[in-house]
Amino acid sequence: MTELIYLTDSYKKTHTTTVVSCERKGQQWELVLASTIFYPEGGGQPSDKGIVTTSSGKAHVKHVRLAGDIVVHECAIEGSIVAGEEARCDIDWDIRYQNMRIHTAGHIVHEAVKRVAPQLVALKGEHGTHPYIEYIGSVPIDKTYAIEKESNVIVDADVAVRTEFVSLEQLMARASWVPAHLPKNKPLRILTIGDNDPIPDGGTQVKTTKETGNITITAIENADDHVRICYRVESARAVLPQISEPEAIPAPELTRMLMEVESSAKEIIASSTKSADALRLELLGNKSNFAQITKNIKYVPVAYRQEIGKVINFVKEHIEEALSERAPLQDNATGAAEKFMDVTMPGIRPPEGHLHIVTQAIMEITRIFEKIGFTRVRHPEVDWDWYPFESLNMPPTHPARDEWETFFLEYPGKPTGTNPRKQKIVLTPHTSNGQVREMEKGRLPIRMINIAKCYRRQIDVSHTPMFHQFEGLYIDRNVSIGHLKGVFDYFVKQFFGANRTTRLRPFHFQFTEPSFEVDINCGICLGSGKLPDGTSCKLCKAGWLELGGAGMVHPVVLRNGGVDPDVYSGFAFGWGIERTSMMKSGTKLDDIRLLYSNDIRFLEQF
Ligand code: FA5
Repeated sequence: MTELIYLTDSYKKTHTTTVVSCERKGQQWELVLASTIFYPEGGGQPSDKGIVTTSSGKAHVKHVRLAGDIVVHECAIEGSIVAGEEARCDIDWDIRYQNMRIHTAGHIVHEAVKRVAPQLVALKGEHGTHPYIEYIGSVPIDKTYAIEKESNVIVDADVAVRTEFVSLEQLMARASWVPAHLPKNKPLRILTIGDNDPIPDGGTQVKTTKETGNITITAIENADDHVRICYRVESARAVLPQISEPEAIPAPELTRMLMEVESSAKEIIASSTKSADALRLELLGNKSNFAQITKNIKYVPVAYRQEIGKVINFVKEHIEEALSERAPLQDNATGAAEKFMDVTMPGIRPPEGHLHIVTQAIMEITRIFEKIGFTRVRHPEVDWDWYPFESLNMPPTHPARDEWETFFLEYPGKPTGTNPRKQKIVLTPHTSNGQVREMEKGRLPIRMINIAKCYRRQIDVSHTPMFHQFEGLYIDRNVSIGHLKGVFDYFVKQFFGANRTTRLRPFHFQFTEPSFEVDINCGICLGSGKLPDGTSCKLCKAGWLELGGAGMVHPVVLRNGGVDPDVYSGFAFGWGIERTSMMKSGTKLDDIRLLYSNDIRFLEQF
């Protein structure tokens, strides 16, 4: 049985003990010590890493696990380590301390959750790179801030984090929650934060709550009656997974392998009917045995690498020599010698296409918004009509719905029974269906750019039945019309040019309040409506061109997406890709339908 020092002293960074055993298991070594400060992975906390040194060798501990009541240190070994030796343990303190802070923060978040959502039943915690606490039940995402606030009240109070060994009876009597499986292979311990109820815990913890640093609730993820409260601690350094290095390869072993490659290559060259070029590729190309073996030079001890380099060159030269000495192949039918291709001859250039003007615009718009932290997302183009309509504050009988002349799809029966949100299926008439869908992901703040095909029963010079929209949605605390205007001005300067700007005209949409039509100043007369010669600008209506609709997200829509409108606000906009890109190219296209006419003479101009 290994003595678990970390259970009584989580701040101990070095420790001296005795080696119990050290055995090779496949690619790695397994080291067992009489006592250890290394934390074995468990209870949601990742294992420690570090070094164990003896007089004859050094173990690089990469992972630690509990096997029964024995702690196994999985490691790579330099030199040798044998049973009975004295061993000095040094844990990687940066990793350990971060794990301690994250683990204690998990307990703090749990205390906060108990206050904000007492109905939840705790299941488990994960305290690694993506920490969370999981419960049975659900929590509206608008509770994010309340949980975060309560957590940081506990952090700021700087209360003691105490641990105590207990018997099973004491644990059952005192703990506020007991996990489904209590560990059978280590002493039972409870942890108490301030005057909160004790909780079973076998991890390493910091001494007071302030040590965890400020806690942020990064997401509330509801799914199938389970909810994960995800969190992070201030300036926690991500623990990157370590790529385990293969064992060192002795130089003579690699030399032997190379010599074998050379002799088998010579045999193949002598007996094969393939061309010299094909054989060169097979024997020396990237996928050849020779190439694979030479890659291992980095695992040869440094002192031997130069020697091995010489062997590699020597083998390669011999294979090349054998290839060049080989007699040219005879064509079986004609008896003619092998033909060579002149690779210096200029080739025939195939006709080159380019991306469709709409695809080009989609890529450019995505890039522009990504620069300011928006993420391109995708939501269904065939959707329940609840998302493009009811969720957006447009009840079935509302006259505003007529504006979205929608294609409904027929399907046999009612696949989802009586769920009022899943009754009719539509080809989405606008990308605004993505608004509530994005909120339902339960991650705030939201900065999405949803680009998709839209469908309406419209076809004329300025309408196609299928077109594209790009929908922006920004939701956070304190988002104002100022942010909306700032983002629009940024976009038009990036997309249309530095001298362009926007103006907002009052408008009405059911799903935004206030709502606007957004205009951009004309690229020809720059908003004056007049040309330098005094005549009226022919492109625009009095200096401005219409870009599309926008507004501050309506509280009803926020609520439909599970976002609390008293805490969060946001803006949204949805503009047509075809019309926006036609405005940019200055094509003065008099018929939007040409874009989808498949006429190469038209399309190759852009
Ligand atoms: C909407 O679709 C709203 N969802 C926009 C919105 C989003 C407002 C978020 C507020 C907040 P509208 O029906 O005006 O709004 O369409 C927006 C743009 O889509 C139009 O300006 C136009 O550029 C483009 N568009 C609409 N119908 C067609 C069509 N049939 N063919 C080509 N482009 C179209």
